[in-house]
Amino acid sequence: MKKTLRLILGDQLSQEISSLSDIDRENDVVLMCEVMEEATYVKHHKKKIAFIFAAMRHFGRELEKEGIAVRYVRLDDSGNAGSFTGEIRRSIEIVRPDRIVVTEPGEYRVLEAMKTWDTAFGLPVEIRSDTRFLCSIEEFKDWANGRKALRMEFFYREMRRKHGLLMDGDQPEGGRWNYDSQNRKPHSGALFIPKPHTTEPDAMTREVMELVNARFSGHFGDLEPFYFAVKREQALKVLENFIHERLPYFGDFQDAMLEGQPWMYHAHISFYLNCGLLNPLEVVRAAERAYREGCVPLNAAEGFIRQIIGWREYVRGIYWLQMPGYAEQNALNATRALPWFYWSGETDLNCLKQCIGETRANAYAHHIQRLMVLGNFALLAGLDPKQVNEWYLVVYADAYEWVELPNVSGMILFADNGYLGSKPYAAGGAYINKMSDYCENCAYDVKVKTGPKACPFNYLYWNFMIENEARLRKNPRLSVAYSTLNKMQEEKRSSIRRDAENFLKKLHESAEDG
Ligand code: FAD
Ligand code: DLZ
Ligand code: SF4
Repeated sequence: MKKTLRLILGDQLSQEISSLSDIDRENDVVLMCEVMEEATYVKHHKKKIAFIFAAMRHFGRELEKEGIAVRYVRLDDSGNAGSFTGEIRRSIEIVRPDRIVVTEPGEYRVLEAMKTWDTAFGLPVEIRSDTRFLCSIEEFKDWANGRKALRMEFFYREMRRKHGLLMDGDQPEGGRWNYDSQNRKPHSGALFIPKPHTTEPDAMTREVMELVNARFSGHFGDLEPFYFAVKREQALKVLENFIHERLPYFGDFQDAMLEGQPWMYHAHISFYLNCGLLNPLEVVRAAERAYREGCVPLNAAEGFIRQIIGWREYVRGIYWLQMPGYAEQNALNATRALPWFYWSGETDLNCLKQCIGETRANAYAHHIQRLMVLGNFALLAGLDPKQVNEWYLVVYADAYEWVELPNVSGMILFADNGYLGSKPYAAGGAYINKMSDYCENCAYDVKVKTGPKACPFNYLYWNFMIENEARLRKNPRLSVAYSTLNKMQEEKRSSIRRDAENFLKKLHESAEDG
C-alpha cells in the first residue's frame, strides 16, 4: 500500500480541502506544524498568531476524532525545525511516505518553497488546486486573457452566472446586477448596532495564548480579550448571527464609521473564510437564502455577495496572475517611511487614532477604515508600498498575501498603475466627515482647508493631485478634481504646498524617531 504525507497549512483548515479528498485512513498521515518562520517572516499581531495556532490545534484534534492519523508539531516541541521545508524533511524520516500531497498555498513565497520539495526529498509532490475558491487560478487567467482592462464588475457577473447566485433565469435578480446606489448611507449616532458574537476561549486556546504571551510578547497588538471562533461550529454561529442581526443593514451602513463601534454591520468572517473554517459558497448561499425568505433586502444581500464572489475572488486572481512582479510595483514612486504612529496610535488625527487603536485591540478594522482612513492617508502621504504592505500583513488576523497585497498595492496605493482599480481612492477630510463622527473629537477642523487648524487630509489631497498630475490628469474619473485644480488660485495652491510640505516633514521626523 502506498503511503501519502498530506500537509495542511494554517489557512487550510477545512475537511473538504483538496489535499484530503482521497485520503487513505489506514495508511496516510496528515502533517500540521506550527513553525517560527510563518509566525515571524513578518511579526504578526499577537491575536492573529493565537487565532491561527488555536484553530490549527482544534482542527488537528477534529481530524484525529475522524480516525485520521495526524502528526501535529507544536511550536515548542523539541526538534521543531522552524519551517515548512524543515518539518517536511523531519516527517519524511519518521513517516517514510511514498509521496506528498498538498493544496496550493495562499502565498507565492510558500509555493516557491513547495516547488523545490520533489528534488530536495526525491519524492513525488502533488500540489493541488484550492477548490474552496469559486474561480480557479487557471480560470481567472483565461478570463483575463486578451482583455485590455480588468474590471471587477464584469468578473463578478460571470461568477453570478456560473454559480447561479441571485439569478432569475439568465437575468440578475430584480433586473440589476449591482444595487450600490441604494447603499452607503452616512452614519447616524442613533444607530442600534448589535453586539458582535464572541467565543469564550477553552483550555486549548488558553494554552496557545500562554505560548503567544511567552514567545511573541514583542509583537504588535493586544492578545486579550480573545473572542475569535477557533472551530468550524463556532464560526458557523458567527455567520448565523450576522445573517440574522446585521446583514439586513449591511448595504445601508457599509461605509459608515462611528467612534467606539469597530464592528458596525459587517460580518467579521474574513478570518474564518481565509483560514478555512467557513466556505465562501456556503456563506453566500446563506445570504441568498435569507433574501429569498424575505428576511434581508436585495441591496444588502447583493452587496454582501458581491464582496465575496466578486472582490475576494478578483483580488486572488490578480495576485496569482501578477506575482512575483506585483509586490515590486510602485507606480507613483512613493518612498516616505511609514510613520511610527501606525504602530503606536499616537497621533492627533482622530480618524487615524481611532482606526489604529481598534486595529491594535482587535486585529480587525472594517473595510472603509482600511480603505478610506488608513489607506487614504498612506496614499496621500506617499508612503512606501513595501512598508505599507508589511503593516497590513502584520496587523489584521485575516491577512495573507494573496488578499492583502492586491488590496494595498492595487486598491489603496495605485502602485500597480490602475491595473486592479480604475482610479486611486484619494479623498479629503469631507469624505471622512460625511461617513463618520471622528471629526467631532479631532484637534483639526475638517472645514478648514489650509493653515495650522486645517484637517491634514484636505491639503494632502490637493498636494497629492498636484504631485501626481502628470500621471493622473488624463484619468477620466479624476477629471472633476483636475478641473477644480486648474481653476484654483495660485495663492491657495502655494498654501496647500507649504502646509503639506511642513506636515510631511514632521511625519518623516516621527518615522525616524520611532
Ligand atoms: P465584510 O465587510 O462583512 O465583507 C464580507 C466579506 O467580503 C469579507 O469577509 C471578505 O471575505 C470579503 N471582502 C470584502 N471586501 C474585500 C476585498 N476588498 N478583498 C477581499 N475580500 C473582500 N481582506 C482580507 O480578508 N484580508 C486582508 O488582508 C485584507 N486587507 C485589506 C487591505 C486593504 C487596504 C483594504 C482596503 C481591504 C482589505 N481587505 C482584506 C478587504 C476587507 O477590508 C476585509 O475583507 C473586511 O474588512 C473583512 O471584514 P468582514 O469580514 O467584516 O467583511
Ligand atoms: C499565518 C500563519 C502563522 C502565523 N503560523 C503558521 C504556522 O505556524 N503553521 C502553518 O501551517 N501556517 C501558519 N500560518 C499560515 C501560513 O502563513 C499560510 O499558510 C501561508 O502564508 C500560505 O498561505
Ligand atoms: Fe480625520 Fe481630518 Fe476629521 Fe481630524 S478633521 S478626524 S484628521 S478627517
